[in-house]
Formats: sequence, structure tokens, C-alpha cells
Amino acid sequence: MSPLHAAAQAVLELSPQLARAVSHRLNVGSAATPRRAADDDNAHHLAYLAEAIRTGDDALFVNYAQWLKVRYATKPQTGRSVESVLEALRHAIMECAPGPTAGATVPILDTALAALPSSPDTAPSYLDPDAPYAATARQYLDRLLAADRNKACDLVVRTAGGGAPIRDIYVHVFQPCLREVGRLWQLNKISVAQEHYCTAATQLVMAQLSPYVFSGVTSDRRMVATCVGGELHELGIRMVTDLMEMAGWDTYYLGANMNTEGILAAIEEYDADLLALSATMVYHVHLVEETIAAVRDSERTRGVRVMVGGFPFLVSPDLWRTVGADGFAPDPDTAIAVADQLVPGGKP
Ligand code: B12
Repeated sequence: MSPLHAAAQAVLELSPQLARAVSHRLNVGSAATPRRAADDDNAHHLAYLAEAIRTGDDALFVNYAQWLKVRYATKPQTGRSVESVLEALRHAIMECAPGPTAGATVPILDTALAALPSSPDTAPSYLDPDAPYAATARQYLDRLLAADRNKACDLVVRTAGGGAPIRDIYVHVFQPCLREVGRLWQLNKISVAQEHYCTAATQLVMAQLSPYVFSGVTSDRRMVATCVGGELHELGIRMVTDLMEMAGWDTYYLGANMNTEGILAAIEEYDADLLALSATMVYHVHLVEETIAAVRDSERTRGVRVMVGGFPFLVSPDLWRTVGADGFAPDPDTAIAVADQLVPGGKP
């Protein structure tokens, strides 16, 4: 095991103890902030930290600290600021895990602490009034936030019927609207229920567009697309998959939360040339790495090329190499180009 992997594992193994130490230091445990909730929160911070340690990629934790700053600014935490939490984590790690573990961890916490003062405490909108289909995107989101799924659906179906390419609807309407929904949740302006409603409605609308996606044309290039285990964010990889299907790939989409065994079996059964793996939560990056290692380890699947994507890979553009992938793409257009390079013109 590499020293970084060992340090990350130590942080995860000590997580309950470290989480309690942080709560104790910050003196939480009132009715307003129950002790258990604070401990859970601290364990969440440690899960992000462990990924940054393991991959040697500070950006994964710095980005999280910046995200937390926005969240805390709009949903104030009793007696806690992000800075105080990071300081307490630093202290707890130096006390409970001195030596190599603290040596690998403290510099990341220091980098995050140094980045915080200049980082904003709010997040800008994803709806750019100058972007293509800006008016459609605005209307679509407004209708969803008004709980009017039918009108939102009509709008998109009419836009597609009027000749708008599915690619444009995905990239210029669904993508910014979903990200905006996340931002509004982060800023505490909409509830978890609204976030779920908008997502479920978008899945429904995407299903209405499926006649445009599946043309019946068959291809000899096959792709299995899925999220790693525990990962529930399935819409990004769904969009990539649909647009690759339209670009001539034969796709096999498995959706959210697939365990490694299931992924290996699907690659074999479907005789895939390409595996597209998605992760959104940073604390799932190790699962991407483990899945790729398992794919390479098995004689049945080692010939498949692997392309990765999702939020952590946007934050850290070299992370795909660290996890052992053959390629990465930040969006569907690039995904099609990278896939064409990885599997040129079909099977050898
Ligand atoms: C919808 C949503 C959910 C839904 C997901 C439902 C579903 N069926 O997919 C639910 C409610 C389950 C959910 C849960 C959670 N979520 Co959530 N969620 C979102 C939201 C609003 C939209 C996600 C989305 O579809 N985005 C649009 C797509 C198009 O973008 P994308 O995923 O980046 O994908 C693009 C590229 O990355 C790329 N890509 C993606 N995958 C792949 C794969 C390959 C191979 C390739 C080549 C490319 C590629 O192509 C896509 C198209 O361009 C985001 C906000 C956001 N900024 O994305 C938050 C967000 C991701 N969630 C967040 C959080 C915190 C959570 C929860 C912890 C708590 C919560 N909010 O409920 C849980 C964790 C669940 C888990 N264990 O996975 C945070 C993460 C913050 C962070 N710093 O880590 C976000 C950013 C919201 C925010 N602004 O705070 N969420």
C-alpha cells in the first residue's frame, strides 16, 4: 500500500474518533446542533479529506471547503465556521494520528484554510441569459419550481418537435437547469423535496424524448455506461449515453449505484468495447479506481477501454489518470470524440 493510501485509510479508520474530537473542540452538543448530527457532518468532511489524501489531489478538498463556505453562509451552523471546523480537524489529526498521517493531511487542510478568505460565500447562477436556449431554460426551470411538470414537459416536447436538436436541449436546457437546482438547494432557497421533484420531472421529460434518441440504427461499437456503487447522480451519464447512442454507439445504460461485480458481468455479457464510468460525489472516487483495477484484473474484461467523468473529474482535470482510466471527458461532445479515439472505427 502506498504511503498516501495508508494515510487515507488511517483517516477513515479513525473517522469516528476524529469526528468526536472535532465536535468536542468546537463545543457542539446543544439542542440546536445535536451532537450526533455534528459528528456525522465531521465524518462527511473526513470522507472528502481522505479522497484528497489518497489521490494526492488537494483540489478535491479545497473545492469542498469552498462549497461548504457557501452552504454555511446561507444555513448558519451554531458556533461553527468552515475555518473553525478545519482548524479543529487539523488539531484532532495532529493529536490522534501524528507522524505520516498528519504529515499527509495537514498540508491539505492548510491549503484549504489559505484559499477560504478569498473564496466567495455565494455561488453565481448557472442560467446565463446570453447562452443558446436561455429563454427556454429559464421557462423550464420556472415551471418546475412552480410544480408544473406538465407545462415544463410540453415546453421541451414542443421545442424538440420544432426541430431543436436533442443535444442542444440536453446541454443548454437540462444541464444548466439541474445545476441551478443544485445551487438553489445549496443556498437554502429550495427544499430537498423540490430538488427531487425537478430531477424526477426531468427524467420523465427525457423519457418523452426517447423516440428521437433511439433511431434503431445498430452499430458494432458497444458501450456499457454506469455510475459506481453508492452513486445516485445518474443524469449526467444518462445524457452522455443518449448522445453517444445518437452518435452511432450501441449503448447499454445501467444507471445509478452499480457494484463492481455487476459492472464486470455487464461488460462481459454485452461484449463491450468501452466502459463509461461516472461519479459525482468526491468520496466515490476510490470506487472508480477500484472498479477500473477490477476490470483490468479480470481476463474476461481487461480488453475494454475505460472513460470516466462527473463532478470530481471537472474539479481536477488530471484525476482520470490517477484512477487509471484511459480517458476523460467533461461533456457529451468531448465524450464522443474521446470514445472515437479510444475505440476507433469499431472492433479490431
Ligand atoms: C439531481 C441531484 C441529486 C439527485 C440525483 C438523482 C438522479 N436520479 O440523478 C439526488 C436527490 C439523489 C441527489 C442526492 C445528493 N446530492 Co445531489 N445533486 C443533484 C444536482 C442538482 C444535479 C445533478 C445533475 O444531474 N447535474 C447535471 C449533469 C448534466 O451534470 P453532471 O452530473 O456534471 O454531468 C455532466 C458532466 O460531468 C459529464 N459526465 C458526467 N458523468 C460522466 C461520465 C462519463 C464517462 C463522461 C465521459 C462524462 C460524464 O457529462 C455530463 C453532461 O455534460 C447536483 C447539482 C449539480 N451541480 O450538478 C447536486 C449535487 C451534485 N448534489 C450534491 C449533494 C451534496 C448531494 C447529497 C449529499 C445531498 C442532497 N443534496 O440530497 C446527496 C448524495 C447522493 C449520493 N450518495 O450520490 C452537491 C454536491 C456538492 C459537493 N461539493 O460535493 C451538488 C453539487 C448540489 C450543490 N450545488 O450543492 N442529488
